[in-house]
Amino acid sequence: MAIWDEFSFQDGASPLMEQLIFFHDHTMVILIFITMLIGYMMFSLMYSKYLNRLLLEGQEIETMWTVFPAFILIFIALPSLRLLYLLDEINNPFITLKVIGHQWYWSYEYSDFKDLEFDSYMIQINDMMIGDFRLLDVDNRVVLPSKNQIRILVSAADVLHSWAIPALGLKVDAVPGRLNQVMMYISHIGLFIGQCSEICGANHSFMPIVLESIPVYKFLEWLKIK
Ligand SMILES: *[C@@H]1O[C@H](CO)[C@@H](O)[C@H](O)[C@H]1NC(C)=O
Ligand SMILES: [Cu+2]
Repeated sequence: MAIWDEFSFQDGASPLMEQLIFFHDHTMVILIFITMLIGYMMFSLMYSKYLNRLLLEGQEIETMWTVFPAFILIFIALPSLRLLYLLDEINNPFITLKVIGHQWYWSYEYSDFKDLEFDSYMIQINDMMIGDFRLLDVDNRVVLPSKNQIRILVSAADVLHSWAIPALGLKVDAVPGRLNQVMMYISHIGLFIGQCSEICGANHSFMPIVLESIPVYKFLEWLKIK
């Protein structure tokens, strides 16, 4: 969950989010290097006493400032493509969770089990208990086993929504009439919070997502009482 004073990403709680953070940091190093180089060039040009009115072209330097940036781009493009394909990887799922966006709540179906489905509404401010997160807690949390491959199917019943959990590197559009699929692997135990990420109407800001990641044996116990 994002907390105050947080500057960068939330800690990654899935292998894919960790890779996304690595890629971000890698790209930032290149970006800072370029910014410093260009900054140095601009200032040294500004304070330079020399000028050449007759200079119109320089074949050598033009070749260099074309080839050199193209070469740098390769070092961003290749890791980016690797990540793109990793994100789309589909593994053998342990269970499947169907997520459906509604105006304005999420509903969840555990399609592997009989009659296991529920709606998940935000807890209104008047009904909050001590320790609840304002505008972020829900009445029924999604419960999933940690350290397992989970298939998520996302759709919507009315308008566009988007199911997003930053710590897991997930953001999937919920489109009426379409099932979007992603794989998820939660490497930690804990509570992961997200929000609807596609403007979907008046109460768009009030349909949070709360995911509870627990060990498999606890998950099996939860299934029994559900
Ligand atoms: C949005 O939610 C609030 C609180 O539940 C409700 O009072 C209001 O009617 C909702 N808005 C719409 C347009 O349904
Ligand atoms: Cu929304």
